[in-house]
Amino acid sequence: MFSQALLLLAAALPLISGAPAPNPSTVQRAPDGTAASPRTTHTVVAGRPGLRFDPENIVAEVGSIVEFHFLPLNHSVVEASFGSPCQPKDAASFFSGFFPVPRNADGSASQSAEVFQIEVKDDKPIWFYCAQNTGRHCQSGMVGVVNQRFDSGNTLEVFRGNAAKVQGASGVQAVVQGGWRGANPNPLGGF
Ligand SMILES: [Cu+2]
Repeated sequence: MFSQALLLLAAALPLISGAPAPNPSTVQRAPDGTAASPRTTHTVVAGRPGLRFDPENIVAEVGSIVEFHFLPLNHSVVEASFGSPCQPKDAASFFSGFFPVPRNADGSASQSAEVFQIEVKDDKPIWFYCAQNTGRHCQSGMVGVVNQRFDSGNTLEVFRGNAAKVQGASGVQAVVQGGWRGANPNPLGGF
């Protein structure tokens, strides 16, 4: 009875405070699995429209989560440095792995049953790309940034332009790392 009352209270709190109700499936799942306090989740869709991330220029507060959703056919996300667009920034850079997703037979939207989340740990820009080499996604412009410095010449368009000049293949990490890969909280969400 007591716990039931607590649950009701917890459910009512966002209404009382005027804050939007958190989505429990995303709020409590930080990459380290320990976060208890509500966090903002920024959703990014890989593959909408075509070889792009949407949105691709994300402003996210420190402590928030960026959650990547994956559309057909087989995308990924890897952290790069600004100066080297289609390669992992370093040995610790995040890598989501690949997300093969078939197109629905009827042409309707489909997305991966899994997502990849990263935590925004500081206010430095986080440059990223898709490492799919079939179709050369990074070189074709499938890149993005979290917290670009808008007073800097290091813009997303310069990063994309440099990616287009990369002759070789895109790099990946040996393992999925630097984030949390798990069940998609909204696999039937229309994208
Ligand atoms: Cu891709």
